[in-house]
Amino acid sequence: MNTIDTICAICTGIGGAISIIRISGPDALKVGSQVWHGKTLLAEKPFRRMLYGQSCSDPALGVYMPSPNSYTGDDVVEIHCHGGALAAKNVLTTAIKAGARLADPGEFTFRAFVNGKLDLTQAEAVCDIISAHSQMALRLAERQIAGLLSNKITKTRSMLTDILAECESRLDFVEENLDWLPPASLNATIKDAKSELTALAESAKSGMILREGIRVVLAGRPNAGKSSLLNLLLDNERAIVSQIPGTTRDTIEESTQLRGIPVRLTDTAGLRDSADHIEVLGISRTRHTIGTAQLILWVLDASEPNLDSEITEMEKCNVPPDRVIAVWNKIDLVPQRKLPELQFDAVKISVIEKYGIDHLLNIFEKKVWGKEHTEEPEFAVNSRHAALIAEAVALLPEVSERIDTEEWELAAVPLRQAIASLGAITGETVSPDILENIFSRFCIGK
Ligand SMILES: Nc1nc2c(ncn2[C@@H]2O[C@H](COP(=O)(O)OP(=O)(O)O)[C@@H](O)[C@H]2O)c(=O)[nH]1
Ligand SMILES: [Mg+2]
Repeated sequence: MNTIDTICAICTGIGGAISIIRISGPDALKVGSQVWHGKTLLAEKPFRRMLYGQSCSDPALGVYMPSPNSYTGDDVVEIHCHGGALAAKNVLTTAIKAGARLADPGEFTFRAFVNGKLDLTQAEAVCDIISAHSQMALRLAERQIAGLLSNKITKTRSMLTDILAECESRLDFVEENLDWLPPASLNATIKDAKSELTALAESAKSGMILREGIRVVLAGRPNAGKSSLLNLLLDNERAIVSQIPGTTRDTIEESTQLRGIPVRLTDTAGLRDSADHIEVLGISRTRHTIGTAQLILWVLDASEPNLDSEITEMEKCNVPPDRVIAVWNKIDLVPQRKLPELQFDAVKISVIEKYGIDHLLNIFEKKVWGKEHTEEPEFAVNSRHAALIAEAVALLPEVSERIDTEEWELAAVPLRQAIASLGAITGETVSPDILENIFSRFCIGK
């Protein structure tokens, strides 16, 4: 990726009513003016106006956004034409004939980064917005785009830069007794920086949950009400529910959000000994799915005369208790029944009467976040940030020791490295191959 070519791409998905073709770079106006024609020229002031005209013989809107006030910071022309793969492709082909090159994935956002419109955490948040699967994940990405995470990193980084300046000043002006801060006060700042960084690193778990989502599996004996619970949680009659045991034979996967947490929910074939070939295949799939789940909602039929059979099947699976919620279903049929104690978190529900679902979700939320009352995380680092923060934190004890013994040169070396690691988070100090790697995960047109 360079920043001198004029690049173009279709920025909208296939199948929409309108397609947007974006052209960005030094020749955007020239290329755009060959692709789009109207009574008013794109180059006519005032800019940033939607103009009505034509592109490839079809009606189209055109807009010119001169640098630096565009998404990329380059000169940008956007053409809004009829949706459908062909109309947009014709406009794109014309733009390429006029001298633009097809943009690589993420190249528009890369330009925005290079032109100082976004730092690296903000650019990554653009990707997070596109892939957000829950409102909470979306809000997190929006706060990151607004610069909340960058501000925190930059603040801590500048605490360390101030200390580096102190170290260097003692090296540069050895003879002069300037008004230097005592080592203890420098180390107090290092300690503060370290606790800020530790708090940031601890948000990685929330980041993982909100960015990747949680794989939740509904498991249990046939007829316990797994598919009914799936449908209730999805608010959609997705799976077939019937009183005939063994109705669900294949796994069914759907995405949803529960309490703002993105969830990949899988309904499975009920576990039992079966002679039916297809059901046996389904059951083997169920066991595999249970093995890969982060959380299992184990549905038990509370109205079943022989509760032991319900429980034995669960125990046979040998899943770690912290990954299981035992869900006693059909409690409407046996409201007074005393149910056995289990080694798992347990909840009584009735899917039919929609009873106990809130309680189930409370336990779910607690298990996911690992604490009772969950506030929405204000910020959450991703694994790249977490690794760089860990690098920086690991260097700080040595910095402190050297400051204590007033070995300023030896303190400065790890301090510079720690500052560079934090700089790589926001993109101030980052190698081109890492940038390439980050932006290549974007889609074309972003
Ligand atoms: N009374 C009662 N019946 C339920 C409840 N949940 C599910 N059922 C019924 O139990 C039967 C089996 O449900 P289904 O969801 O197909 O179970 P699965 O085999 O575990 O997927 C169906 O006839 C459901 O209507 C409940 O909470 N109360
Ligand atoms: Mg089922």
